[in-house]
Amino acid sequence: MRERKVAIVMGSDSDLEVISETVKVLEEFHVQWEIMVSSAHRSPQRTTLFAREAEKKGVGVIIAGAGGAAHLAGILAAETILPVIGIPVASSPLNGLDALLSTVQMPSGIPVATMAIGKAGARNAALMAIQIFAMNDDALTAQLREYRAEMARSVETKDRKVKEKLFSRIKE
Ligand code: RP5
Repeated sequence: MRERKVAIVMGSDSDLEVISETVKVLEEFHVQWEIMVSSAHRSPQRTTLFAREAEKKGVGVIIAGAGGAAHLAGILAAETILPVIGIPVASSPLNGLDALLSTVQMPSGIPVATMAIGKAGARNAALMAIQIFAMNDDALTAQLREYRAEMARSVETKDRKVKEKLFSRIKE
């Protein structure tokens, strides 16, 4: 069941460095994606039209990344019943706190699943979308389990390396 794709919408091309992290994870899991620049404020009609038509174009989850007074995820969520995941981007003098609050504080009835600010949030947005798709996809579920197992192994490797480094210093 891989026919559905993730649509990524970013408020500006200046969000690309952060949003590239989302793309990397989706590629790693071989999940189909598409991307567009569209702004809640600068191109509201383009943004709402996209959200209204996304479901019939085969989109299963929308990921929206924006900074500043970030209304992109909320506007998209208002126009579709697809799950919308928001990434607050730190692109203003307030370092993303403005985008976090704008994205997370949705009124009752129109949810946006809001991730952490920046690159961690961008990666987690992809993983959240993948987890949603995995509910109906055993192969994707297996990939997610292996991803988690690999992460756990990497923590053990770091643990071993830190101890080796410290013990070798103590012996010096
Ligand atoms: C937001 O304003 C965008 O998502 C971006 O994070 C920020 C700045 O946009 P630019 O002025 O760089 O186009 O809408």
